[in-house]
Amino acid sequence: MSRNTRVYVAGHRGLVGSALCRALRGRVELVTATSAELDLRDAAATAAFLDRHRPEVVVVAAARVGGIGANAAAPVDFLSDNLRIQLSIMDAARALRVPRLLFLGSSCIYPRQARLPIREEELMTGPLEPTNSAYAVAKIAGVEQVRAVRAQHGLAWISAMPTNLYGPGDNFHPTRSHVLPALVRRFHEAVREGHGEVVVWGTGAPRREFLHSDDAAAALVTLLESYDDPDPINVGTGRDISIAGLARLIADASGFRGRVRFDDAKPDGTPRKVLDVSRITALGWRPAIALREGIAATCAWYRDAVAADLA
Ligand code: GFB
Repeated sequence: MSRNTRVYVAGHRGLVGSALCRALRGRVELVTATSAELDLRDAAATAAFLDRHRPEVVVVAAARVGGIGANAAAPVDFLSDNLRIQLSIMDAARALRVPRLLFLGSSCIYPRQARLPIREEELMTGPLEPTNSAYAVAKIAGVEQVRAVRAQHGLAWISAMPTNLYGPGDNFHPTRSHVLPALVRRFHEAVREGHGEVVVWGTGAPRREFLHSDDAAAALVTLLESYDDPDPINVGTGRDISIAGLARLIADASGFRGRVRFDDAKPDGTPRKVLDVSRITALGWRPAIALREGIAATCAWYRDAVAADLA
């Protein structure tokens, strides 16, 4: 990629898309459109947009995403919207023979009981986690579309499977967001309103891996520059932490001194999710932001956003 490579980042206002734009700004010619300007579920509008801009690289970072609560509440939205978005973009890009495309999946596409740490080969070796199977099936279809386009048209398209991401600009909704931003909000509200107790969903025992969005963006740049294979590639830290441990870190970072109560009436989801990252580390990429440091920065971002009435 060079300064005049035209790169379309679909989903440039999302967590990973915005981080990728920060990483690419000044290095390539960025093409973006807000959802008000272009509804990616509309195939004809998406095809017209791509035809007008003729990108040489497309990154599919646009998706309907959410945490375990959002996935359970609206599974058909997660299935239909994601299938539509990725089909519109990839069909349009295929018609124009866009030479390079990076599709973003998610670590939840792997089976619930995948062997740990999860290697890329575990894909489609067993049943999915029921709390996010609709989303996972849409993302698996995307991975298969990339493979099929490579096989049928010989284009150098690739898929990446990021682990649970977090960072500035995340969605901090109390019930629909992912666990990390949900807890950042809940602990800060407890401190602000003087509550002695914070409720954390589930048993606290599930284990998750968290990657800062700026680290994810650097990984995607590495992949765009040096990965060319039909198999998806994992993007993560290879290290996990229990939800109870995560809650402790966020409590510390937000200055909360009260009690944490686990509500086991809420779902735990996958018992443990941690990726094997040997393939991507062999390409020379490593995460640079430690979880404690990333949480402190996210908390600071959240406090500023609340002060500015943005979150
Ligand atoms: O981030 P999260 O919703 O995603 O985390 P998943 C869920 C885990 O955190 C469960 C616990 O064990 C929850 O019980 N948890 C505790 C909470 N408190 C909260 C809270 O306030 N909010 C949330 N959301 N969880 C998602 C998929 O699964 O992973 C998505 O549903 C996506 O589709 C994402 O793939 C990366 O890791 O369980």
